[in-house]
Amino acid sequence: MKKFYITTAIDYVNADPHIGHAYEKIIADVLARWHRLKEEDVFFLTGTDDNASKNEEAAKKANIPVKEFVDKNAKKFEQLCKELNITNDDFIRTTEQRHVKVAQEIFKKVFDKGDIYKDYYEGLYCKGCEAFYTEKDLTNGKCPEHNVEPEFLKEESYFFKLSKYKKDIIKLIRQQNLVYPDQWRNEILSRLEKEGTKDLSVTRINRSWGIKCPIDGKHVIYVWFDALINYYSATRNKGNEKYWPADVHLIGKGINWFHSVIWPAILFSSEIEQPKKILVHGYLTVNGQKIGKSLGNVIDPINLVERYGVDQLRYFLVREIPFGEDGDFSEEALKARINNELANDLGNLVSRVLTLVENNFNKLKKTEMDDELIKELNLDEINDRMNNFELNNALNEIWRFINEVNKHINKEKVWELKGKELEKHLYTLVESIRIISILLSPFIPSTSDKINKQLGIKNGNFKDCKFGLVKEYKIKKGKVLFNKV
Ligand code: ME8
Repeated sequence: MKKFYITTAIDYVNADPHIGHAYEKIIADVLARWHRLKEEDVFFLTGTDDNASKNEEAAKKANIPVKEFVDKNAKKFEQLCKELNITNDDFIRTTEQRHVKVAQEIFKKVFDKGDIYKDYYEGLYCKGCEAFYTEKDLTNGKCPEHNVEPEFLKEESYFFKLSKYKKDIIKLIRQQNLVYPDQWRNEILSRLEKEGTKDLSVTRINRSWGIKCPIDGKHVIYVWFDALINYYSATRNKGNEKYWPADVHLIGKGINWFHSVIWPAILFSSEIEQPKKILVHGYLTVNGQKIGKSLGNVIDPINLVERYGVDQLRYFLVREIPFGEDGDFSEEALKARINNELANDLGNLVSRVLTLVENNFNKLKKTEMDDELIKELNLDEINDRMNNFELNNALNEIWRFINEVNKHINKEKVWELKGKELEKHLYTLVESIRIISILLSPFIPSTSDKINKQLGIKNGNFKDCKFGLVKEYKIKKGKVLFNKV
């Protein structure tokens, strides 16, 4: 059985989850569900980045002990997964012992290899990014990610010889096509060429929060060195070793460098196999603006689920935003897609066809089929788009088929047909709906469940996307799938 190991970034728990976190988890879930549909052995990991100093700072501000604060907030991210119908197989937190142990082991291994040395660091540090910057990285003296001035830090630190692995990293990115889509691969390659790789500060001195550095008790491990290892430590449990290397690390564009340069370097140094793909998505904006607490435009995904429904939100985010690009979130656009595509195109199709079946047949038996409609389904195209991570284009192709089915009903005036002709058309239409339901199940899983219940069948796999599989349908029409908003 082919395995498929997919991860999301692990989220900082300094604040509540926002729509960007929801977007990333939904994309990963669609891919995980798609690979399960292909009957692969899927392992899907998400979790939280507990050890960041920004979490500690937020806890202090809230006047809550740090551990208590991160525990409370990590629960919100777990809850978000439940609300979004995310099928993660594991949820890792970097404060868990299973992770701490592996992070310390890898640090020690890299040190023993001679790739970590002690020195002194002084420079500009952005707490938001948990990273040092040089003047030229800044925009008008401010961090481009957080739009705040970094603070000056000077302290003893251990350094990782990132520069030693530059050639290997470039080779990996080039030969294995590690980073996808291409614009994000090119971003990394040109940055590597222009700026090169400076050695990376990998510990902080005199901090109480964080993983203890195994070679020097005065230091804690720098949060990125610690956090990246989560992907590997989650596979060190008994039975999960087989999942490494990861097939896909799904991340947002702002943390590409850490995943496409620093992570491979840590793995090269510790002689662990490299992941297959760093899959980079764009950012969600609101009215073209970056989402941020300071901007006051943070959108609570759970509130959206409560108001519009989980499949509605999942569908909108995947369909609206071409994968890899930024996309704007607006409730107007969400409502339009719910009304036009979900309620009209899909909901009405199911309701219309099942009404006709119920009004005319107790049981709908397999008959001769309508080839003209069958040939409109382009499974290869959908499969190719999914394999190429073009989730929105896969949905476009599924929707092209849905629209063809709708057109076909009108063209053939199915409601006026009688006897054998009617049976033939209805059987083909119900088979179309069954296949549509399979193909949509990674995107809108609860809707698929509802459709299958009305059709009186079990959920299918990708291999069941063939016309003529069901010998007899006993249809029981249910409530409408989507209410208009
Ligand atoms: O970066 N739209 O955590 P995080 C879409 N802990 N995605 C967004 C986004 C937006 N507006 N804002 C952020 C971290 N993201 C680290 C990761 S991994 C070893 C450590 C994405 O909570 C972001 O790019 O700031 C990242 O992939 C994820 O959300 C978590 O962001």
